[in-house]
Amino acid sequence: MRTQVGIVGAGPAGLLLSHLLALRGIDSVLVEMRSRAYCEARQRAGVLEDGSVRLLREAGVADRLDSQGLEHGGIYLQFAGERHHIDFRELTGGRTVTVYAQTEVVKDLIAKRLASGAAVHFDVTGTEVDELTSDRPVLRFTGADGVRHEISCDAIAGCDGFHGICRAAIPAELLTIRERDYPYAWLGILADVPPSTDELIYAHHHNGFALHSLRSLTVSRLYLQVEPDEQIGNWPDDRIWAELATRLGLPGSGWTLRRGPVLDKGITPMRSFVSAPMRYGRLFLAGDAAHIVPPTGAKGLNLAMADVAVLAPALDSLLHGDPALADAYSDTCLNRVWRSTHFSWWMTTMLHRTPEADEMEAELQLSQLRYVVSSRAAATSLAENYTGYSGPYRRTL
Ligand code: RFL
Ligand code: PHB
Repeated sequence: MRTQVGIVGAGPAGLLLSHLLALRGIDSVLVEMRSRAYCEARQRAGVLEDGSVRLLREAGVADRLDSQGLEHGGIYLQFAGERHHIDFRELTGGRTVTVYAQTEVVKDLIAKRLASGAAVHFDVTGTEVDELTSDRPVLRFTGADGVRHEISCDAIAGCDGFHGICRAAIPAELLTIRERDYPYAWLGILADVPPSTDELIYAHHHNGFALHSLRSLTVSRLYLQVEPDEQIGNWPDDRIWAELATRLGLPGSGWTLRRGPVLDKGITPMRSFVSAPMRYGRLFLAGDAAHIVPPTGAKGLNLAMADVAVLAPALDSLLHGDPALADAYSDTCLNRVWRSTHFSWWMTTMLHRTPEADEMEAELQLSQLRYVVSSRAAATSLAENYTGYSGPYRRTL
């Protein structure tokens, strides 16, 4: 079998890449180890940068996003018993973010790919990538029907997330890895209750960080900082709601947190990780396969989409004999990746309670928070990064 681009992973990166390539007349085969239903239900991100929304619109996959996405012009930062609004529109000359769940982005992309007859194989096993430094890299997998396939490609895109096989196929001595584990995790819930806020609340509290996000006007998404090795069994729903109410509460203000049935709950570790370069021969890594950030800055999904927006034209040129964009791919992406890695680290360390931190560190965090909400320059920096700072590089389809 033959295709132009073999793609491993049907997360946002792999699906969007497959679609962007199709718009350029390039065919791809996409393989995914999970079922379609699993990919469409996996609870993850919820916030799209301005540029990500524009990209989906230009790519013709934004009908539901435009009708159901909720545009947000700012966030609240809460600490020391006060809630402060950071107004993105005003600070950045009109830029916003859009609340639209990753599950919905994935559903929209899968529907679009399947409607155009694309080769998307779910439930595969035994994925392998080989001959990566040749002009004909090979993708092998066993389909859901048990038949083993070998596909000869012009290039392979490793969009298989942090635990995938593609990064591991690059000789370890060629990779520079930078990583940091944080001494806490997030316990996240999805709740069948209208949000108690008009915009996201990021709360720094003595008991730990809390975040009030949402999925729609009827479904809320909330997170609590917990111990890194915390067991979900220690957190019955009542305990979660009580702790959320404490950390998000504003005594004396009359604000209350609405409670409702918990639809989903889970614990996520917090890590920063960057692996460079994002290319080995004819294998190109994109999204979480190459880098992950702690979720505090809402950047992971947006970085995955930004990578493939750079990769699609680079592969197009490469396949037509011009390697310049493919050669620049890794550096182009890493510039943005490091900006988001720094921003996510900064938001994370400013807002979480560091276990065993001394009073000095606690005062430094509070000083930073007071600075962000009182200085226009500091607030603008947060707003510019949160809504998406793309640096000197222009995105094209
Ligand atoms: P994904 O989504 O992990 O997809 C990779 C796919 O590859 C498949 N796969 C394989 N397929 C075939 N063969 C193999 N050997 C394979 N190995 C793996 C996997 O099954 C999977 O389907 O990576 P991608 O596409 O790079 O997308 C990245 C995003 O999913 C991720 O960065 C975000 O979800 C991060 N994130 C957030 N990002 C944001 O931009 N805004 C947010 O608000 C935000 N909130 C979050 C988040 C991530 C979270 N968790 C659970 C990590 C909140 C949370 C709680
Ligand atoms: C989410 O809605 O899942 C979400 C929002 C903002 C973040 C992280 C996660 O910073």
